[in-house]
Amino acid sequence: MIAGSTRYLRFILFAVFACLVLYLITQSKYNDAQEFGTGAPSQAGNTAASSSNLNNQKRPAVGEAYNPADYPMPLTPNDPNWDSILFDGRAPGPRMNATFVTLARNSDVWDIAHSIRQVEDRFNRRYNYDWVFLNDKPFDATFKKITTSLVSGKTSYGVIPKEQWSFPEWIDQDKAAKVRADMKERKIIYGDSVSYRHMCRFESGFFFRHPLMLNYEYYWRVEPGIQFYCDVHYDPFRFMAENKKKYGFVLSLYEYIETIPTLWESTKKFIKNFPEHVVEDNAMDFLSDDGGETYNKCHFWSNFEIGSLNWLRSRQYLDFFDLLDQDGGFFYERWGDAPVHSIAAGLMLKKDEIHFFNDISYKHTPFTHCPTGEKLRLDLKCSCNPKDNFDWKGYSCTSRYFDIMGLEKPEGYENQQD
Ligand SMILES: Nc1nc2c(ncn2[C@@H]2O[C@H](COP(=O)(O)OP(=O)(O)OP(=O)(O)O)[C@@H](O)[C@H]2O)c(=O)[nH]1
Ligand SMILES: [Mg+2]
Repeated sequence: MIAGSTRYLRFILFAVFACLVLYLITQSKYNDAQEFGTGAPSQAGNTAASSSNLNNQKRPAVGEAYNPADYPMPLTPNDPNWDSILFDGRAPGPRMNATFVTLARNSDVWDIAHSIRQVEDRFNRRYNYDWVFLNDKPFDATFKKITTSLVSGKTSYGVIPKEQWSFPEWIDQDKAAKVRADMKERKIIYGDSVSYRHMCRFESGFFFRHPLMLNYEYYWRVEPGIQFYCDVHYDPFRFMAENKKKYGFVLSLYEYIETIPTLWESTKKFIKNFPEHVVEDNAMDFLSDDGGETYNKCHFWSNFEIGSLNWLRSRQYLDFFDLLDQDGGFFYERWGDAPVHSIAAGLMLKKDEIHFFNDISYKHTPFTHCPTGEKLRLDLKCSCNPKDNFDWKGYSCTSRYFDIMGLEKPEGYENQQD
């Protein structure tokens, strides 16, 4: 009797022990997955999962930590599961805290409809990111109806506060008017426009802190009337997050000096006043050929940008914008947001935080970025004419970007130099 109950007790103890071991094993697996942030490289471990497994996977909530290896994201046609993302309805994997953003007038509705349709067909119908629309006047019902019908994510519509679209009180209006008259005489593009100047100042200093943008970490800027010629296969937002990129571009070129004669003087003042904001290993050599003495006019074309909103909202960037705004060049000259963003990126980001998206084809009249490399164009189902690619032509700064990054230029670039 006693022997029987001892055996019974031993069995129960063994069962409890086995349960405890099992519990510990499952818990430690769960914790491993939780400890990974969004910073680990994305290409790791994308070997096994089949496309249907990928699509049945529960995705992490936006902002929730995940292990990139659990959600393989093929970046090139050579990576496994490339085709699954292309053909299946929704791309598997996590979504970043990101949005498209467009500044537009009501009259831009059909041009932006065209842009959205292309972004959706080539990318967003599989990812369903949100889209924020901003305007200095309220959007009308037609604009909202058409754009909401085209965007696969959530849309929202914001009006810009008056003080972000008007002359600051320290600007001498007579002086600004004389500048516009003079620029009109000299036929400088948009030289006589007041609204263009408000637009450039808003895109330089305010879009990223509009209340509708505050909850997002990354943005992709889209303008009316642009073209996308290739499939965007992977998630560029996720690429930015996992590879710690803060600014992405596709086209770069030289700025018209008539629009920014004193921008570099103000930049030098910023460097002097805020030396702590200028980072080591920056991309100054993209901006200057003499170590910062003069500006070579190179800039990333900001009508396409994929970037970090937290960077634009940082003290460093805001100190730069405030200094420029006080100096008044948005109104006394015609400073564009492209050189402003580019100079900021060149001074305040490490050069490897800036990314060139060769695989995203794009046209904003008159310049086209058509990916260099025939295999890539075929894999991405591109419809652009490689002869139109601006990257390696004399007026582009992309070659310089490759040089300062120590990157090898893509095969075939020599054939596209003129
Ligand atoms: N709400 C609003 N948006 C504007 C205004 N002016 C320009 N925009 C938007 O600001 C962005 C840049 O303006 P664009 O006119 O495209 O300037 P650009 O790209 O330098 O010049 P082009 O495209 O060659 O005309 C676009 O998304 C426009 O829709 C304006 O007065 N009000
Ligand atoms: Mg434009």
